[in-house]
Amino acid sequence: MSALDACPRPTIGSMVPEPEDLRSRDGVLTVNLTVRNQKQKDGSTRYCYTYGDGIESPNLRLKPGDLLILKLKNDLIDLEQAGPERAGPAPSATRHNGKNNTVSKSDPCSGGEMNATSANLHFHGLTIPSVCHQDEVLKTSVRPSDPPFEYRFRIPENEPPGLYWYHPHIHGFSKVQVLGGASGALIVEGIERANSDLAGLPERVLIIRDQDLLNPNSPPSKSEPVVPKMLIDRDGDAANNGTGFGKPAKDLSINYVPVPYPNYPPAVIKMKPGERQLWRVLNASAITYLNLAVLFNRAPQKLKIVALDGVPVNASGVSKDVLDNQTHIGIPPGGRAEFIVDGPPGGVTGLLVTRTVDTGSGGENDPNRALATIVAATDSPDPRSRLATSPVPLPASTVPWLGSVTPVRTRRLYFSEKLLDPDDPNSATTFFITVNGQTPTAFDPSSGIPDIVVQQGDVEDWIIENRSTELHAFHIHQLHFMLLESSGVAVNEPFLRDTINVPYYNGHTLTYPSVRLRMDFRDPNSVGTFVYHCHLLEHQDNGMMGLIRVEPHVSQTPTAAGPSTTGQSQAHSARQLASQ
Ligand SMILES: [Cu+2]
Repeated sequence: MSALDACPRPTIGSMVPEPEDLRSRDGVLTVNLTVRNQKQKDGSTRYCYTYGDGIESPNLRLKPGDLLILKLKNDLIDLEQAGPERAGPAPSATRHNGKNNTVSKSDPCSGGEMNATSANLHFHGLTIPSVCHQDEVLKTSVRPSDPPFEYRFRIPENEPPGLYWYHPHIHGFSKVQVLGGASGALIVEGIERANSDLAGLPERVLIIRDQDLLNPNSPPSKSEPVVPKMLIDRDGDAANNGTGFGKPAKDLSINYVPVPYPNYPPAVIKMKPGERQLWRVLNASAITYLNLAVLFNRAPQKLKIVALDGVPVNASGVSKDVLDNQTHIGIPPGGRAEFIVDGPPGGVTGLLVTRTVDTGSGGENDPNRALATIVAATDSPDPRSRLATSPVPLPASTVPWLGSVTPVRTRRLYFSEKLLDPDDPNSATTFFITVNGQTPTAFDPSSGIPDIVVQQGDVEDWIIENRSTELHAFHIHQLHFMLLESSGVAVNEPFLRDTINVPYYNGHTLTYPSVRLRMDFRDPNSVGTFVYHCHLLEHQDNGMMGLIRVEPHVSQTPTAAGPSTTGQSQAHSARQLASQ
């Protein structure tokens, strides 16, 4: 592989390629992925996962109960050391060649250093254990000199069918790796079993990523209204100017086809006229919010959402039509939306766009922009994948619906930011997520002390405030939650999420904006220590992350073993205290 094609990308304006599907067979999917990076001549950097003969970021498709065996080889190079022409493994890796294998003494599970050439994987949305070789991200760090590192776990039998994803979670370096393109889809098969409307539909996976601007110095397109002078936000990106136009903080790509500022030449999606498809959209952006719409002749079309964040929206047992007729779909960084699209009729060209998102005065500029034209053509190729035509309906859940469970306690947390120099809005910012009563502290990966301890089996309500002037996206590993209230006002959302926007503070209201979430710690797979954080990765990398420990459920049955009984009574009294 030459220096120029470690992570090749489609050209601007090309057909949106479908990621390659890797499907489990006889209950097992074995995958060998290599993570690579490369500096481009324009100074930007690309990251990618490659499979086999250079297939990039494949879809991993498994059924509930299937075993995933994923071997991750780290071929990252230190881009600070390497020029644009340099390729191949880092010097440390070459020491591993031949008989000299003395460099691999440390165990990738043991919490070694995390730096720009470290690799690991987070399986976003899956309720699998936070242990090494499964979904542990705080200590797991694979170095370029390490042999392929094995991830091995089963998709839980009760994992809802839908769109999940894999990406690196190296503290301090998540943004640079994800922004460079290190991400891919993981699909738990069988969504048509949750919603009979999906039977037999062709399906399409669309991964929207952000990347550094290809044309950072260009003025906005002449077709756009004039916007206020460009400002810079606290992260050094183009700041929200409140108009919906102007320079974005980042460019977007759709399945790696770039759609760059300032003219946003759209990629191309071909469909048969009027064809109905399931679109499974992942916002794999590092910092960019999406607000998707499909336009025919400029008119927004009705989209039917069937799943959010991997979970069918009718999982509560409420009607599967709960999110019909959406004309736009907001997806925070990390979020997913799966929805039914009817293709344009013959002679009509549709447009997939993202509309502006108001990220607050401290946030980035996420303006209106096109992503892809939708061309109706009878000779359009069929999407590679089609859902089963006669699905067996999913069995009903064996646990009560989260929305009907009484929480054992309520916790309060808040997002905040602090400037290094309070008088200089462009000085370095530290980002915090803090439990009320504790001191705001940037996440320290070496601490190991949980900010929150809960007991498996419990359901809690968390009220999360935003005391900063920009939007944040709360995400927690290992579980899903339900949005109950937004700034104290009840919302009717009988479905689950794993990533949620927390509205920004505008400086005027008497209270800070907040969300109230019902957090589900009932699944035994959530036992362990893991993280919650803002999914804007520059916020996460700069401290906006907290640690939670879910302790094993203590049996209600009295036993002769003293410590167990003591633990039980302590847990009970803690709950009683917290609920008073
Ligand atoms: Cu944030």
